[in-house]
Amino acid sequence: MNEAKILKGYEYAKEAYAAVGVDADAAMARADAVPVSMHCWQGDDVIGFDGVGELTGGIATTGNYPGRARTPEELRADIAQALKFIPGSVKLNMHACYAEKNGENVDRDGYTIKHFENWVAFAKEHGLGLDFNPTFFSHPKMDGDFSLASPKEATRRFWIEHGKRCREIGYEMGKATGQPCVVNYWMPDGFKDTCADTLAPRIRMAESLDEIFAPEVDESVVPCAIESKLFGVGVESYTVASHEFSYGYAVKNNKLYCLDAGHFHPTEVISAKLSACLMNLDKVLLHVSRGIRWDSDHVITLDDELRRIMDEVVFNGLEDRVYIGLDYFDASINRVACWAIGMRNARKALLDAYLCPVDAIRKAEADEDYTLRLALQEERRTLPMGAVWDYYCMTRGVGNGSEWIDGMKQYEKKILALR
Ligand code: RNT
Ligand code: ZN
Repeated sequence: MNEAKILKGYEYAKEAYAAVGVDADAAMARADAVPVSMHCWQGDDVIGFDGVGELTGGIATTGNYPGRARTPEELRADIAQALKFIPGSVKLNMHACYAEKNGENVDRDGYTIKHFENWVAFAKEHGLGLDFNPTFFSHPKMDGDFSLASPKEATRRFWIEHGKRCREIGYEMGKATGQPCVVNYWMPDGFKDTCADTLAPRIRMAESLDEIFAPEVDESVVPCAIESKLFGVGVESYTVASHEFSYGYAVKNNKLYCLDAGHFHPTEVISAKLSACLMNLDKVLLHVSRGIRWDSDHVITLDDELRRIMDEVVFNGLEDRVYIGLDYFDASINRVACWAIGMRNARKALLDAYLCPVDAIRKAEADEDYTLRLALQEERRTLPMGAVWDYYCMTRGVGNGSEWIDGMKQYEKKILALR
């Protein structure tokens, strides 16, 4: 669509929003300001550069679309390509397995910021904040699916040291970028089948985490989160860091709790949990994902749950208490497009939340006029958000509809297809 048509559409949309008491220009500025963290692991099927070369820990990618990034250089080029089509404030979410060892004989218990200096330089070059994750999977020192809760002292020691190194690295990343670096602890530890002792592994897990978090560090620079999970592939019966475990640990120890959209029973949604968790916690981390029947990590679409998540953040004014990160991996379609589609959708949902005439809806609620509340909620669905989105993308230079899709197709032809 050409510029004149987009401007015309925006003129109409701006008036339509003004008529319901919403300032569309202000909504775009507010949507811009919310950082959304893009997960580096979408680009190479969560393989990384330092492990056993295959994915373990009960998570799985499916598909073998051509063009997977095989080196740090390829991964950075792909991320840079995706960024061309992504508006707003962006962070890059790294995993420890993306370390660049350059032939050095160092393992995950010995990593330092040095092994991520290319990533820090890349982040600075593109104006990105950084987040970080220890990698408790895809590594020979895993005890099956166990890491921090392993009954083997040597295994636990190794992974505790890894956990400590990652907090140190996160601190350096936070300082280098001038933005908090959220370090998220997700451990796959658990059993495939019914276990006889559910308590001892949890005690070991808590003790390991206590050790990791014992050193004094400025947590405003490096906030740390514990991510819960219901089950994994091959870890179906028992997960040590379950919801109750992780949430409780975070509350008790002043950590963040990470809510992943795919880590609950299929009828549970994290949008419904957010404000409740924040009754007991300062901050939470979101892993925005999309599970289809299970924790399948599909690319996020602009579906009801994504909208509800962003509505919850925005309507409740929780922007400073919720870190938003994406977490999905699809190997069956163009991986670079997956980033652009998901990141654009996250931003779209934020914009739509800021464009919502929430004051009027809340007034109806306060007046106990639930008919009006429902009527306004449904009217909101068809307000001309698409016209604002097109204008927003145009003014941010990230291409609308066909433009970004054409750009992506060209990259696929010129770069991805040759790998
Ligand atoms: C796994 C968790 C975890 C991972 C990443 C790669 O189920 O969601 O967050 O996806 O750490
Ligand atoms: Zn996750």
